[in-house]
Amino acid sequence: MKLIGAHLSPYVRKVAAILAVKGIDYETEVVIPGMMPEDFESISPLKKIPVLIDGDLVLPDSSVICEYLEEKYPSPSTMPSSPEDRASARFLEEYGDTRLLEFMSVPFIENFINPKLRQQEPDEQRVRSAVEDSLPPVLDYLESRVPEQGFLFGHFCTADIALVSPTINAAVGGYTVDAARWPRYTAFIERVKAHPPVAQALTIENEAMAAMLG
Ligand SMILES: N[C@@H](CCC(=O)N[C@@H](CS)C(=O)NCC(=O)O)C(=O)O
Repeated sequence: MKLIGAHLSPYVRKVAAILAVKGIDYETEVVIPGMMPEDFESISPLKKIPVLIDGDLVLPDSSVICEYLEEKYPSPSTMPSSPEDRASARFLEEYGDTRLLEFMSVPFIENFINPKLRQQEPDEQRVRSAVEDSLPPVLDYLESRVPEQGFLFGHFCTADIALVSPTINAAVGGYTVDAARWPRYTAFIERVKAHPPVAQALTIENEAMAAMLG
């Protein structure tokens, strides 16, 4: 099995965490947004990472990949068991992949990607607006949804990492969630990151990034 993408992508990280939880061996091929191979569209029609290759199967989109992994390798499961919880888990995963990531990616892009990789000045007003105006209602919502202990649906699920992965990018850009204002969500983030297979995937990511950045 091969996972194609860039280590700092929150979507690639979500898939890497699920592969680690399920104990699936895989190799990685680095493809960086903005520097994609000419023919990348032939394996990713939307020209996005990640892409999973499993034998003859070529599968783009992190949510589709995670569902495929769950169906093909059901144990340990990364979805809740009841239809109601599964539906809620899919929504929370979507929320993490879209609304949460939209705003968490602003400090990452402005404070890390732009100055470090594009030699561009950060747009500080854009960061302030994301952090002060856009993120608080999102974090209020998550504070009301995450549990005080354990994971969203008992055992670790894809939705758990989807609600945490974008915060790792924000932290690279210098923004961390205020523990005094959102204590439950902050503790949840730390719990998910410390879950042993997730911690293992994060260590691999950090080592790969350290090697790439020198
Ligand atoms: N819905 C997709 C989103 C993937 C996505 O947006 N990936 C970003 C990198 S984090 C990308 O490839 N962007 C390239 C571009 O938009 O040109 C998924 O879950 O995999």
